[in-house]
Amino acid sequence: MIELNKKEFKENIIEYLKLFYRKNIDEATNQQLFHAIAYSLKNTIIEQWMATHKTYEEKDVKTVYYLSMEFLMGRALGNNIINLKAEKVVREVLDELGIDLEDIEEEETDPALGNGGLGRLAACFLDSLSTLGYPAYGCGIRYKYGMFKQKIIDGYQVEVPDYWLEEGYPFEIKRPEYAKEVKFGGYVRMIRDEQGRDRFIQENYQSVKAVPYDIPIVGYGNNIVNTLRIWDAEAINTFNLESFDKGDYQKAVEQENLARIICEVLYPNDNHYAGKELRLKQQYFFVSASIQRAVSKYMEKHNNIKNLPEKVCFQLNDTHPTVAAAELMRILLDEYCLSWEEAWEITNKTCAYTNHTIMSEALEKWPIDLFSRLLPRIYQIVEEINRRFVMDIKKRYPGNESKIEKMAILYQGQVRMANLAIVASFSVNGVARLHTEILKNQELKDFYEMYPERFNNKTNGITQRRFLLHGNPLLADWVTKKIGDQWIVNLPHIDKLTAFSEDPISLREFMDIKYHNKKRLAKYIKEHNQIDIDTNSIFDIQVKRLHEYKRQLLNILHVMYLYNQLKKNPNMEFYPRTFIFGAKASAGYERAKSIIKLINSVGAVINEDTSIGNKIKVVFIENYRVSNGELLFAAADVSEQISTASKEASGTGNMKFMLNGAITIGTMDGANVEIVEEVGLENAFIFGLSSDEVINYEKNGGYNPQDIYHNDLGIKEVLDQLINGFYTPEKPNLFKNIYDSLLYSNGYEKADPYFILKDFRTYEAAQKRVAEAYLDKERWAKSALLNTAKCGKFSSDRTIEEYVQDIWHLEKIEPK
Ligand code: 26Y
Repeated sequence: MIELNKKEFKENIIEYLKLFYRKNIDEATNQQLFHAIAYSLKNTIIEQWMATHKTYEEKDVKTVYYLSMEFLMGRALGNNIINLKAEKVVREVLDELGIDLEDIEEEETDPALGNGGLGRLAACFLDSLSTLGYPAYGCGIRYKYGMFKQKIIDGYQVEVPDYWLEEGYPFEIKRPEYAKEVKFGGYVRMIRDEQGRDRFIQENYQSVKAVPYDIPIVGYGNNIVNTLRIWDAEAINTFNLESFDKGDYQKAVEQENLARIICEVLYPNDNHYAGKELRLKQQYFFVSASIQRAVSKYMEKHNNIKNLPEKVCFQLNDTHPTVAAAELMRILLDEYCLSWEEAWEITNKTCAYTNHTIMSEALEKWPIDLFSRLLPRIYQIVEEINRRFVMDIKKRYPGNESKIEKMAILYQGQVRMANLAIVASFSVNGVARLHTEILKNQELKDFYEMYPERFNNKTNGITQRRFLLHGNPLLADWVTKKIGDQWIVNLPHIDKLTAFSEDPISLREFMDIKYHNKKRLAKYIKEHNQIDIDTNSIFDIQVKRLHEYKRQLLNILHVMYLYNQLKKNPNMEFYPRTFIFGAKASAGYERAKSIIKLINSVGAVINEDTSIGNKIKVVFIENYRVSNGELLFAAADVSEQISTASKEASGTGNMKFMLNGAITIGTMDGANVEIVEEVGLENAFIFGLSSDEVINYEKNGGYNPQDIYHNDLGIKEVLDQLINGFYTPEKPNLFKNIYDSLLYSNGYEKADPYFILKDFRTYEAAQKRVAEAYLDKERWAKSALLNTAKCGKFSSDRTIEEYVQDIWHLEKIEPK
């Protein structure tokens, strides 16, 4: 075991402060201290990192490459300290130096190279892979600007660039020795090589140099450190000052520009495809570099490329890296001169695809002209994959044109990336049981019929190390005191807490901890929102990306409804409630931005209205991200998971809340179904249409929300407040777009496409049950504790073990 040495650690901090900043401890800023501490920690990490890779080489291990456009890592310092099991030593040293660890952690900007669920899942997976001892690389892009920072100004979202590298990132290492060239554009020419073989080469292309930066992923207490490799683009130096040839000069300038823009910024779209050319460049850029490097690395140790699938697996995180399949084909065909059949067999045994959404607007479909212009050789290969696949379809379903229409990769001038991913992969998985069933029986029915053996489910999970051990230290210590610390690496052990669910003292302790966490959050809210909230009120929290299908609108309409009730009957039975929201809207998503403004406008009115005796507060947390997420999960009483059934593939926030003892109010959607299965219907508040009902309505052209509007006065009153200036007297029309979307169809959309009015009354009834349940403190405490106790299944450790068993087949490396 390579451990953090206390004496060295302390000396290093002092040394680095001098070396980097010419400062002594007492002169250094917290930011400088953060860097010095991070670098000192890196010393130990590096030792473990090198040892891990030596072991991997000696054992000639099989490796998974998790290809993802997004890794939403969150802060590394605290997490690394925890996973190195160095907390005690670090705290002792910092105490001696008069430094507060929490203050230093606050200095780190969240690396936010992801949008939401899909990117955070990738980060949890990396944590689990290292902790379980499986050889893995995360492969992604070193965006200069990550997910934008959200400011709320006058109730509106304003996006501020997130230049996360401004102060430098202490944990990364540049690895120029592994740089690769990536080519775009030009044309393809066939040549005959010396051996008389026909070969395809790309000419007159533009290229960039992909340069990797490695970030260590520390396993929990096991000495294993894997790598997150993110690629940056640099210009290939072709400037020839002697040459005044115009063509050369122009090309050199263009290549420089390409290198400058390609990794500039993360696209802040979540679940909405926009078809931007630069995004396709980003995709091919990091995929080509990652695959080239994986193949070179394999060939450094092996001589037969045909055995690649024995040592390498590429997991495609949604369709975003799907060009990987064609890029691997290109390398095998054009560089290793394999036959099509040989190359295809290898590719098909090496690629596996995870689907994260069934929302049709999220499907990537590139226009063929754009795709073929940017990636001419890749396009040729996709054409040939498609030609052969269409032949297979015809053989299997003679004369059945509709099968081709639904399944072909190239169709009506588009490259359908999901179809390519399925055809090229040996495994296709959904991310929760319900989601996978919907894929098999609806969205991807035809593919399932053709390749049933490829389809499998991998219900998502989260890492308990970040979301309990780090995010909720009080509860983590308490759990360890009660049942030991096995849960940290084996979450199902947490079920042992069930034994305390009838014990009044334990229940009191559990709720005391919740109360402390609520105070911690109240302090944060006071500082950031200048709002005083009642720490005895029910903390009801919905934090996630803003999307209509996630139905933040249902939540805020219900708040408006409650407020109307309270205004009419100020003395009605009402337990105080704090409704907390946090959500970023994609910059171009107008309706989502209106909903943010609505939440803030409603909050502004209600929070100031003393006539309701502070019984309702509405708080919008600015810039929701991983770091403040940790505070929110720990403090929640109620977890809002209210998506339109069938739309949320899994959800992972639901699991983070559950782990921290919040009770779910939710629909039977995504992983909520499995959460309820574990914790029991009596320990959750379930409401709303089922996914079958939603799908049925959709097949039959939707439903008529006008009936509800005209027959339900409570709902009508709330909706009318969207257009009568009740919350924004100076701009009474501000929310007309929302009002219209709920009541009228337009050219693109049906009226109320997410069934908000349809589910309103069952939601309202479920919220009533919440309020009633909270009055019975002991019953509530028991339910909350059982949520924590029954979340063993939702560790990403379990998810990763399933991927390893069914898809990746990796060997576990035991700690030394
Ligand atoms: C095409 C492009 C614009 C795009 C970019 C990001 C499309 C989708 C996404 C992100 C999708 C995403 O985050 N999906 C979420 O994945 C989680 C992890 O599997 C699920 O828990 C969650 O239900 C799903 O919405």
